[in-house]
Amino acid sequence: MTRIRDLVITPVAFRDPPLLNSTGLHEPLALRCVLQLHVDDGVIGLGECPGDRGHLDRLAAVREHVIGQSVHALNRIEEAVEQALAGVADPVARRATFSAIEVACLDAQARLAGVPVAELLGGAVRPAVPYAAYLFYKWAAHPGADGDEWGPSTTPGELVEQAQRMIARYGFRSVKLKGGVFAPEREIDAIMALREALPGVPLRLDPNGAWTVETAQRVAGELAGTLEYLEDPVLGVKEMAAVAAAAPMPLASNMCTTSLETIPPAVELGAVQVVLSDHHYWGGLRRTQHLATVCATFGLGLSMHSNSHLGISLAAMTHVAAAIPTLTYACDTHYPWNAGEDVVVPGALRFVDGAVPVPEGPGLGVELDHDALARLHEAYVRSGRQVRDDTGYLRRLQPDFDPSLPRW
Ligand code: GKR
Ligand code: MG
Repeated sequence: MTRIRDLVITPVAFRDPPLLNSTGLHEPLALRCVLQLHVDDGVIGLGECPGDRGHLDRLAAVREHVIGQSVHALNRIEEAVEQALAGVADPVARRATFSAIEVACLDAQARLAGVPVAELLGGAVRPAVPYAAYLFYKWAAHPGADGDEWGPSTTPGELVEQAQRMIARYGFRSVKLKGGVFAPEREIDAIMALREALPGVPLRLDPNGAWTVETAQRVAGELAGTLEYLEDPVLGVKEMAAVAAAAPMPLASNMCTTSLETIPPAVELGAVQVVLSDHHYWGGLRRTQHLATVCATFGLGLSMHSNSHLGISLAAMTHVAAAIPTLTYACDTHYPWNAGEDVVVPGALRFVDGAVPVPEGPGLGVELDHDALARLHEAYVRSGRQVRDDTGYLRRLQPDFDPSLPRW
């Protein structure tokens, strides 16, 4: 039996541009947490998850229950995590804790076996995983800081320029716009400009629940023929169903369908046609495969959601997406916004024609850059930050910003 000997939990912070969304503005630093799971024979499995205080506290609470377990005993480890977090009411929060540990266990298992993680998941069905360019309305700079290389994007022309630069640099073949920032008419103009500039490229728009049902039905009608899917136009399963009944395109979601428990009502009401998976929240890489089976059973499409993340997560997303035959939409990733900062040694992860080739080395195929980890941990400590707070940040800069949704 190969036992888990230690679990080292390291919060980190990395530079993030001033990206806008329906709840506010990205802060100058994004928070993540890096896991190093030490097992027998000196093997270390890597994991990554959001770096908010709640995640860190839950990981700290389960740590002693994970140490001593067999690294192959994922069912027992999950049970131990569930028991240790019995006082945490939110099942998604409990599962997020297990997700990070599961990835680190799978990385260690695959390193011990000398195979890529995708092989443990049944084998890659594609050599590379396509990702979408993830466009954001953004400011030129964080207040008081130098501008970033992307410049401002608040007009359709600037968004087209952002898309063209991303495509030129990474080769993306699908494009997603984070909406819910400006009035819908302005975002329709942006989608129309992207449609004209990028003929044939699948487009998506995600206003994160910023619209009323009536607005969403009208906008969906006006965007007929332009989007491969419209993501979370409204909040609530009944509201999504009302929009879906009228919309000419499929509706996708990472806000209405957030766990297996949320699938039956969404199917019954016809609220969601494409589920955005996210192994960080759905219970890990194997649960993401289970989700794929459920989606196929009910005729739902499957895509992948992202938050600001580093290379360990990108590697895990790539391995699991490669091992799911029905994950045929290009996945979301924030990775190009990271200004080159990462905790993994450069080289293993790269974009070729908009897709990340599945790393070939054993495990996730990425190695920790210990100097970079120390640097980004130091940035975390210096920041004094505990949570992601897009709303609080924008309100400090624009006190009249009202985060209530729906807004239009
Ligand atoms: O990073 O601003 C952002 C996104 O809006 C993120 O928070 C969302 O979770 O990308 C995500 C989404 O698809 O809803
Ligand atoms: Mg979304």
